[in-house]
Amino acid sequence: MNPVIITCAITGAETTREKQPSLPVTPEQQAQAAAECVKAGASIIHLHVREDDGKPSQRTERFEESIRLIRKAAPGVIIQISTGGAVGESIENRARPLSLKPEMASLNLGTMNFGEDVFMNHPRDIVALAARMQKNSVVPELEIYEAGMLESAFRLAKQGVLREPLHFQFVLGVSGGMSGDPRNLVHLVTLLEAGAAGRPLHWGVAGVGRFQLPLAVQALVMGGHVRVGFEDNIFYQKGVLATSNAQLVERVARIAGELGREVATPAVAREILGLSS
Ligand code: KMH
Ligand code: ZN
Repeated sequence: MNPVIITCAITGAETTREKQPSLPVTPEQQAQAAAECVKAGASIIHLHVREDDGKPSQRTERFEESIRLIRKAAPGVIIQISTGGAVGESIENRARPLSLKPEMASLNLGTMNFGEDVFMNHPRDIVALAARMQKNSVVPELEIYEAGMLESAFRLAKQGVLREPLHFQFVLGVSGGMSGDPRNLVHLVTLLEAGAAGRPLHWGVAGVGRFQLPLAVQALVMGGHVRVGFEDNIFYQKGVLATSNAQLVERVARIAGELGREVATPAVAREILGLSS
């Protein structure tokens, strides 16, 4: 058996309630969404937070409140905070919530065009964030948008900046990074296996927009993990908005069952990822 870990990226920094009226933005809404997602099969919540006016935020207090309510509504779920934040956010602000010592945090492995913006990840800042995560016992999930970033991650592991086992998330379909063409995922997994040279590691895929469902199914078939959620995609099918994050999780869990992949509970996900708590 190779259980699948389903992550739900419930809010993100770019999605708006104008585009997706069911987007959870308050801590209460995020707690409810997280509970529904866990019930549907998610074991990790990838978390961004917002200010009262809906603007993306990296304030520690906002994360603290959302984490408190999520833990109450969905006990046991793995919370992975974002250190990517919104495009243009300072690296100091992006690092702030690490002081809360979440179990996991995202770590973005390179600078790239991101739609019409530039998502800055200076090599010096990547190393500083990784060091801060190690200091706070936070396990990084490595966000990979193109193949060079994967190779950077292996280089940083060799230098001791990243500790093994490495946890990769391939985020495919951002305009400026690799698209969600199925050959891209095959290429990345091929490079990953070569770079791993037999050492244990884990990978999942987050398909952006229309790539979410096909890449999720491809990952299920290839033995990887899956991320869905309104951060990456607001639609259930072409032209039809999803009614909730949980609806997207439910579909992946159902397909996983059809394909013979057991859905990991948070406890099983912790075991797979080697998380201690
Ligand atoms: N909002 C994107 C620019 C992460 O969470 O680490 C970056 C992002 C990645 O969402
Ligand atoms: Zn994110």
